[in-house]
Amino acid sequence: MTKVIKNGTIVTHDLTYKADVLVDGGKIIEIGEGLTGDEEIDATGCYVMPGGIDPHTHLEMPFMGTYSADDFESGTRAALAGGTTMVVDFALPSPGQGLLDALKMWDNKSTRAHCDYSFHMAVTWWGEQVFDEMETVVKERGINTFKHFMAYKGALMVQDDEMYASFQRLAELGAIAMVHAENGDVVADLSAKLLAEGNNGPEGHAYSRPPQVEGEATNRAIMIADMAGVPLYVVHTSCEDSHEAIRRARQQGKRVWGEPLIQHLTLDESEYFNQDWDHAARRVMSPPFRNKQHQDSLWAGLQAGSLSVVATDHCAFTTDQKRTGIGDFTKIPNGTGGLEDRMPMLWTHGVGTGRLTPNEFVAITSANIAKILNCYPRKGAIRVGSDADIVVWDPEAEKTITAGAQQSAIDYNVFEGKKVKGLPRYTLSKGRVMFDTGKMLGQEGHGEFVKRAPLGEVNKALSSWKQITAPRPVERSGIPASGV
Ligand code: DUC
Ligand code: ZN
Ligand code: ZN
Ligand code: ZN
Repeated sequence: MTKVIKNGTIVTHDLTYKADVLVDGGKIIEIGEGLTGDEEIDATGCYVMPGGIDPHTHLEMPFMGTYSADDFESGTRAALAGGTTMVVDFALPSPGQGLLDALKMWDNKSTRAHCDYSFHMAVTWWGEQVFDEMETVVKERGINTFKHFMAYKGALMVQDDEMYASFQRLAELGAIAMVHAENGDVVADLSAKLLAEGNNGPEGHAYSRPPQVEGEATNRAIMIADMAGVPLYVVHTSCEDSHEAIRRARQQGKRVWGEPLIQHLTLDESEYFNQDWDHAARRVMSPPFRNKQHQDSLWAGLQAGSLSVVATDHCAFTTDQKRTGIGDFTKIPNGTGGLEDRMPMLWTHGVGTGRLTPNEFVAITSANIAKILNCYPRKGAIRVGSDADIVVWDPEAEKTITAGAQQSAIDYNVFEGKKVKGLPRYTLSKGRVMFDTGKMLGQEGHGEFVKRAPLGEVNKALSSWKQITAPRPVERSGIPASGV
């Protein structure tokens, strides 16, 4: 059964042109004028774009004593309703747990996904087992990205020596290092002081994580990556301090990418101050929302190309889950949602304001991500042979975001009341219509794991340093105790 998307304007990261798209067996099989198929999808007045890729989600993640509320079922439903056709989630070993063992858990969680997905691997501790299993993860499991938490002291945080050893190993394997860049020692100290002074409300969370903790960690991670000779991807870049480090590194020819979140681009720190407890706590995430100057810096980075992609870090918790932190902000589960709203919010505040062209929109929501993660042009492209992950985008459609109408399992939305203009009319996952003019269709289990090969020689960073052979690690005695 072929399907043809007719009368639309194709928009990719580099081209804009009128043509029909013919789809069969989950792939794009022809692009041209006057095509016919067994079924017709009318894209009159719409852009036909590669489906979005969200490179940063936490679905059903065990975290801070609970589990994030959206799983692969509701999370990928939310994704498709917002024009996103692939998510990349973090497989997170508890400290001491093997990488392959953790991956089995993520394999089990993801069986209900409506759209395609991939995993990044988190490195939450360091030892011989991690060193050895990394090779299998890269070569057999097709995962080429490994995230390191520089914060969450006493839980997920890794030390500099562990990070440096891990980065060298990744360089050897042709993989990419990722960091959650916040100085976890300073955060822990500031948090303790704030609590001791009686600042236990959600605004304390923002005070405990100023931009400097992010700027310092980003600089440190870049320098360590440079010495290890590994490319570096900095997740949730939220402020000028971190952006500045990334911008400078890129200008020096280092292979470093920054990933702002739609939340940081469109919501600011006023969400924490003089607000009711629930309002502020629902917006507690790390890093926290920043002031307007930092937002301007992120937008400028996307325009100039010093920042490469926009993600969500979708990690949703219900109000009840958030309330476990009443009386102690350090116990509020960190995270916000955004999967359904990323593309409409970015279109509205990016393309709608003239900051971004539609092609740039495709680049930062899809194509750049696919290229960095090494699944382009299977994903991120409208090309013959590419997966038919397509969003038919209506630039005139409008709605007001409200939790009552969302796919996510939680009881609120951090974008509640925001008007957006620019919405998916149809979202197709591998040729199947999953979302049709406001109606969610979906199909549980339709999503498949996307393997991503290592990048090889060309990507061994552009460091001026001679590569050092990664040493086999000696078992450390100080492996952090488990318990997230
Ligand atoms: N930050 C969050 O807000 N939630 C999940 C993990 C993270 O780093
Ligand atoms: Zn993070
Ligand atoms: Zn409120
Ligand atoms: Zn995250």
